[in-house]
Amino acid sequence: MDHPKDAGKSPRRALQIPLVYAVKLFLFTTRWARRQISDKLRKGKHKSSTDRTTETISTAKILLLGTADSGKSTILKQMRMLHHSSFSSSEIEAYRRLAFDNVIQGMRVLLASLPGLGLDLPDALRPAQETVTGAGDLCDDAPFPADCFNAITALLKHSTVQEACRRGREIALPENLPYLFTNLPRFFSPSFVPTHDDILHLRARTIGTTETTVIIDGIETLVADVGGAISERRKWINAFADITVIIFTVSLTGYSRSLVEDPSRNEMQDSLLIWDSICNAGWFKRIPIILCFTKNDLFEEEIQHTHVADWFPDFHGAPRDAAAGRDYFINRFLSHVRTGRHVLDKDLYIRVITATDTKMMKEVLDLAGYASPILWPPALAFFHSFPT
Ligand SMILES: Nc1nc2c(ncn2[C@@H]2O[C@H](COP(=O)(O)OP(=O)(O)O)[C@@H](O)[C@H]2O)c(=O)[nH]1
Ligand SMILES: [Mg+2]
Repeated sequence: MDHPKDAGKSPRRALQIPLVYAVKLFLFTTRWARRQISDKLRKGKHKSSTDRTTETISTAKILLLGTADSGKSTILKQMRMLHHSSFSSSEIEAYRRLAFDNVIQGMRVLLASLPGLGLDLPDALRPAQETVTGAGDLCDDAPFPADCFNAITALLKHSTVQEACRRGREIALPENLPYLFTNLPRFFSPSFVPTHDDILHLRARTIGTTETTVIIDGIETLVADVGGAISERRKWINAFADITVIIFTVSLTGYSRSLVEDPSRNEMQDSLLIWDSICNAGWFKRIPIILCFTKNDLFEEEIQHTHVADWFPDFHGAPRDAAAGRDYFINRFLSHVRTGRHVLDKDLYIRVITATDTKMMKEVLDLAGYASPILWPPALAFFHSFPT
């Protein structure tokens, strides 16, 4: 007989309570199991450090794939920050110099694009323009030159330069420029040391494949980050062996942007093309993929000014509707999957993120652990056991 307290409760509600306890118990036991695995691997690692040939360490390998500027290297930086693989002083110094390079290069692209936008710089600003175009690389430990600060500040005050900034999408202006320009006084201060947030916003072209080892919960995890430019893609195959999980990045703002290497090609269309070959490749049949839509912060801003249907005519959502835009692109990517890979089968995960947001990234990186058969075997069984 039903307990009076249960009267009126739906069977679904009655099922929910034991399910919650079952999930808690599962998480407790699997956390314990995970610790055991980590301990074993740690011991294995310790032994093998003296004799690498006699015992192989079980390692996980995360492969980051996607077009240029879609956030791959930013995700790798997040992994390092979240898993306490701190940056060395020489890396921090390299990022400091990169900050100067990003500011100068960004301003150069902007100035060079003025004629194409039908804009003209007043003669009074020519000396400032020359300072920017003539600036050399920063030497080790040298402060940012004050004349560059004065020149860039003067340029940014002018309406012509401000209009070019607003129309950045038309000229493939680096998307980190608003961040850099907002932080100029701090960058140019003699005591400037890049913060984690600065490092996440800096941009360097990845050439070839970089492989970085990050220790995730005691497990040695190799993260392969590839260059996304067209000329780099033929090298991707070198990174395809022994992968345990793929993170495929797609920049949501790519719908309105063209490729830097080929202005006739749309960034989102290019990404769809690569996605088609990766998600359907026999090679990756058994490898879980996390399809990660990045730059959600910039997308929400961009969609206020541009209509998705201007680039993708079969988009029927309202202008400025970010949720409809995201759904549309997720469905476009899903429509390319022909190999039976399916979100419900838990071999495909979809996430919309802001890659520069450390808190949000933690969730995605935990997911990489859950999806990877080596990083978290019991969790995979857990994901498979739920049909929805
Ligand atoms: N605001 C914002 N910037 C991002 C995001 N993801 C990447 N970026 C920036 O986009 C630029 C290119 O990112 P990067 O990781 O180097 O792209 P990669 O070529 O795929 O490795 C960098 O300046 C990043 O800071 C994001 O989600 N939001
Ligand atoms: Mg990169």
